[in-house]
Amino acid sequence: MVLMSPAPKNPVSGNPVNPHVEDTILLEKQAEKVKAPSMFKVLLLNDDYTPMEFVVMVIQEYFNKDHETATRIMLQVHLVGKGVCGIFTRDVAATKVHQVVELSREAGHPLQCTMEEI
Ligand code: TYC
Repeated sequence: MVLMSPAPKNPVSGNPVNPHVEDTILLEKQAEKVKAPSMFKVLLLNDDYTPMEFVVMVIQEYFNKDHETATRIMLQVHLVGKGVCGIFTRDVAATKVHQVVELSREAGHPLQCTMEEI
């Protein structure tokens, strides 16, 4: 008669206590949990009153665009009604929206800035 003791098992997972198996299972579980953060577009909306130069300045200063790119985005907003200035994580996008709206109100302009989840 051959008596064999069963392979030792982890009392929680029930998996065999084999370091390689345990490591593999742990890594798979972690990989499933780590998700890319939600991303948000920050948009400017058109209006009839905000000066074009002010919009170009805002895009350059808050969205790190050169003058030519900022002018192209401003014209897109002017002609189409809205335009994307950048894509950010939720907190960064919300901060940009707040800063742009605050600066615009201080300057007496009705410029609107919003964010949309992608
Ligand atoms: N339409 C504005 C004008 O003619 C310019 C403008 C562009 C305003 C983009 C807002 O997000 C905007 N002065």
